[in-house]
Amino acid sequence: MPVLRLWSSLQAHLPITLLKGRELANYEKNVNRAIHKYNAYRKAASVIAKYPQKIKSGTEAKDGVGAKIAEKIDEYLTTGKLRKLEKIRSDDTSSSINFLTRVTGIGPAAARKFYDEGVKTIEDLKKIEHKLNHHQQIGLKYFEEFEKRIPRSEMEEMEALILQELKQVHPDYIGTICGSYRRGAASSGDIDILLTHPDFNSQSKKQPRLLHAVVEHLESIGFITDTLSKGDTKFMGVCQLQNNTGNKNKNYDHRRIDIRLIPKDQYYCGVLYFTGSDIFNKNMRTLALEKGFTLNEYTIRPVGTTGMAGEPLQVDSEKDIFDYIQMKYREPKHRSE
Ligand code: DCT
Ligand code: MG
Repeated sequence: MPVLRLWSSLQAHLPITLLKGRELANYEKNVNRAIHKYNAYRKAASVIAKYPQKIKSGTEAKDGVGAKIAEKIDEYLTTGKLRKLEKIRSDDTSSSINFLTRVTGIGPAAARKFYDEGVKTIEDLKKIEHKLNHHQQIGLKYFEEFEKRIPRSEMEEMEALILQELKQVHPDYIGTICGSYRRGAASSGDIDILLTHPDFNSQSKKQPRLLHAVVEHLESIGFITDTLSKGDTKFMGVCQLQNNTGNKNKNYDHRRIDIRLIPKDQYYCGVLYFTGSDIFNKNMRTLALEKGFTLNEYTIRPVGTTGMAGEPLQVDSEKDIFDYIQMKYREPKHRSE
C-alpha cells in the first residue's frame, strides 16, 4: 500500500500540504513514471512533517527539499493553489491512469496500456475482465473492500487468530505482524506477516513446505479466501475474518495479506525492514552506510575500505542492528521516519 504514513507525526497545520505532496508523488510514480521525482516528494513530505514550526516559505524548508519543491511550497503558500496539481487533476489521462493503479495487480505500465485501449473506469475493467490476469481479476473483484483501511481492533483480532493457528501447524513457528500495525497505527492498509522456524536458515536448503503448510491451514479454516501469488518464500493473497458472534450486522471485509517465510538468521533484519516505515528504512540505511555497514531486508554487512561488503553479521534481535550502527534503539511506534 503505497500510502504516505505521516499522520502520526503530522503537525496540525500541515495536512493539506502533505496531501498535495502525496498526490503529486503518485502522479510522478504512476503516470510520469519518474521514480526519482516520486522519492523527492516523499522525502520532502517527511522533512516538512518533522519541521517543528509552521512553514512560512519554501526557502525555510530548503535544507531537505529541492529547489523546485521549495518553489511549489511558496506557490501554494502565496496563492493557495498549485498550478501543476490543478492541471494533473483536470487531465483525463493522468487521472484515469492514476485511478487504474489503485486496482492491485495493475501497475503504471498496465494502467497506461488499458488507458490506451479506452479502459478508464471500474465499469470498463469489468467489461474486459477476461483480459485481466488472475491478480488483477481479484483486485477488481475486491476493489471497494481493498480501498478501506483496516481498523486496529480488527488487526488485533487477525493477529490473535493467525498466531494461534500458527502454533497449531507447528509449535516452533515464530510469527510477527509487521507493517504499520507493528508501528502502532490506528488503521492499516494490509497485513504483513513474517514467519520463521528454527529449522530454517539461510545455509540450509529451501523449505517451501514451511510456508505452504501455514497457507493451506489458513485456507482450511476459511481465513485465506484467495491467492494472488504463491512462491517458495512469499505468499500474497486475500483473507477475511468470519463472523461468529451471532450478530448478523457484523460482517468483515476481505483484506490483503502477505506472508513471508524468512530464514531464522535473517529474521530480525526482515522484521526491521517490514516494520518500516519505508522512510524510516531509507534513513536508517543511509545512517548505516555512514557508519560503514550495508543494511537490507536480509542482512547487515560491514563495508570494507575497498567498498566490498563483508560477511553478514550475526543478528539475534532488532536491537543488535541498531547497536552495530551505533543508533539509539527506536521502538516500532517511533519509526515513522
Ligand atoms: N517497505 C519499504 N519500502 C517500500 C515498501 C515497503 O521499506 N517501498 C517496507 C516498510 C513497510 C513495509 O515494507 C510494509 O509495506 P506497506 O504495507 O506498504 O506499508 P505499511 O507501513 O504497512 O502501511 P499500510 O498501513 O498502508 O499497509
Ligand atoms: Mg502494510
